[in-house]
Amino acid sequence: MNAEALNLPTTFAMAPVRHDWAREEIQALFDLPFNDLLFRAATVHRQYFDPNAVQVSTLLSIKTGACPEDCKYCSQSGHHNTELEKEKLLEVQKVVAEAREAKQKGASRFCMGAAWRSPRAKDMPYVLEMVRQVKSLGMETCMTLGMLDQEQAEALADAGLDYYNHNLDTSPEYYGKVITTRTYDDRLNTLANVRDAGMKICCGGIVGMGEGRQDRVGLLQQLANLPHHPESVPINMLVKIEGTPLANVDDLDPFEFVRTIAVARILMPQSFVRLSAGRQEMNDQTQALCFMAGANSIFYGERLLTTDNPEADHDRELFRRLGIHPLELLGDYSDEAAEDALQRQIAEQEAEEQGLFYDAMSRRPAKPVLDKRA
Ligand code: SAM
Ligand code: DTB
Ligand code: SF4
Repeated sequence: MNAEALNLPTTFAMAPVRHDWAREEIQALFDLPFNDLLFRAATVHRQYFDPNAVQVSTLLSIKTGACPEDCKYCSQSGHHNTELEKEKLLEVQKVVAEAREAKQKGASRFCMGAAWRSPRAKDMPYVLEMVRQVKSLGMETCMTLGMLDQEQAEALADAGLDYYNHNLDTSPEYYGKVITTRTYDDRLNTLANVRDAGMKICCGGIVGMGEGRQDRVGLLQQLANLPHHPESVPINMLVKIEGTPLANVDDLDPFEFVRTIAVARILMPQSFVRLSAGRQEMNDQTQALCFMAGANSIFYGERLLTTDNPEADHDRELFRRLGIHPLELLGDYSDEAAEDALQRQIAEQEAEEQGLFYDAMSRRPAKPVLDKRA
């Protein structure tokens, strides 16, 4: 299928939000010349979003390791020997202290992850209290705790959880090569429970696990054809972990990663597409291409769950070099967000008058640093 045969928007028509994407259409997008694909993705991005605003979340592992699932990519699976330090469920106060620090550093959403197949009944009161207290800091909350039944999803929604992260990870065809202890349908059931409980969904996958392009097509087709697009779509580049079965898989071409982001942007024009795990191993230029291709969300802070993420200082500098600013809070936080936005405008003006620039992540005026690599 050539580009014209694709039922795609022109530069000026608003990209439609569709849920009936055919495999061939998605494949044809992946097959476009790189520049054509990026142009289309950037055009769609600008129709729905400020292309220079990026949503910023910080992650914390609230329960680490000894997971009964056998996900081949994961440092936390009890099936692999990864020499990871295991940790019990963290105390609520410790989690809240970490969230407060993340907020001070500029994160607007706090994501808490647990290495569980699903939460046990005795864990629920603790995680619900974490949601309530983190939310009361004026942050958006996200959790990823494994499979949820309807009752658990409703309890989390009642506590005020904004987002639930539950990834499909790859295509239905490749899934069994990566995980054998649960099925694709298990994942889809939890997503339906989360949606029915009224929470927003964060759902994406991992690339670079030895899958073929057809599996990246299959993953994005599943995501885009859900009854509602996930509000947040994390695209993770595999972080290779010593001791896991995927430790020595071949590297994925970074341009193929950028293409995956671009196609996700075109298929799900209203969703936040997150340039997720793998940034530590990526150069700044690749990340800039991802933002160009429509990525508008990142994890910020030195740690993901069990692996390293770029230093906060490095990300602040990257944002400055690219003229990107962190997105202000949306939704239920309108008063606080409006106040934040006003303060930012005043601070930006003051910084400019002093010949400085306003570093919106640290919320301080700062001296522009000459970039030796430029
Ligand atoms: N146990 C829960 C679950 O699997 O839903 C939540 C935590 S799990 C670590 C969250 C997601 O992180 C996984 O679904 C996977 O997409 C991503 N992930 C885990 N290990 C990764 C790795 N080594 N590289 C890239 N992404 C990874
Ligand atoms: C997601 O899609 N990526 C995040 C978050 N959701 C929970 C996790 C990335 C984990 C990377 C490997 C690690 O740090 O253990
Ligand atoms: Fe467990 Fe989640 Fe890791 Fe799979 S990805 S082993 S479910 S922590």
